[in-house]
Amino acid sequence: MMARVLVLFLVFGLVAPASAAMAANQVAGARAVLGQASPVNDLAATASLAIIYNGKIRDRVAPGNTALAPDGAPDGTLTVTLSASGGRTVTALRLDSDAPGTWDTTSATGFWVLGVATSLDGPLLNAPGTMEVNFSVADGGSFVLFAADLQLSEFLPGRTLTLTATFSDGSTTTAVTTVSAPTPAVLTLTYNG
Ligand SMILES: [Ca+2]
Ligand SMILES: [Ca+2]
Repeated sequence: MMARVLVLFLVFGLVAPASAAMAANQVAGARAVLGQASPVNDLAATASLAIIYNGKIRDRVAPGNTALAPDGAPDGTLTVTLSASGGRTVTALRLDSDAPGTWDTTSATGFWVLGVATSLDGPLLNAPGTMEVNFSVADGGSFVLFAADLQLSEFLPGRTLTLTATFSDGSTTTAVTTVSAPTPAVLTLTYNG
């Protein structure tokens, strides 16, 4: 009897630590799997953009591949807002109209420059010469685009403008807006006696 108890004790003494280690590994493994599938990590991988057309309210660029200067003609001006957990670094932007018209942030293409700034009157972020951009945007942050018009034809009401943004991880996201008609001015006349 004593021998059996001793044997059982020895067996438990040898097996228990191994079982505990295995259990710990299984828990760690389960946590790792849960971590991969968690909604928080899925959100971190998603970035979306919202874009609105503000009208031709600034003159920051000119028609041309590297024309980073005002020319006296107002430019189509758009505001872009990022939704992405942790923010993103923007490394390229391209705007396409459903009319013939494309603007981008590289002098390697013949498309006219797409001016980029963090605000309507902030300095342009495009690198002189190459037109390239490389700037970070916080989650919920925004930036502004300037695109030169062509014979008053690019920003007519109903035009669809599609922005494609490339981020530093190589991913791209698009956003679309439609040029709306300017809100007509309203005058109210009141007779006071
Ligand atoms: Ca201009
Ligand atoms: Ca270009």
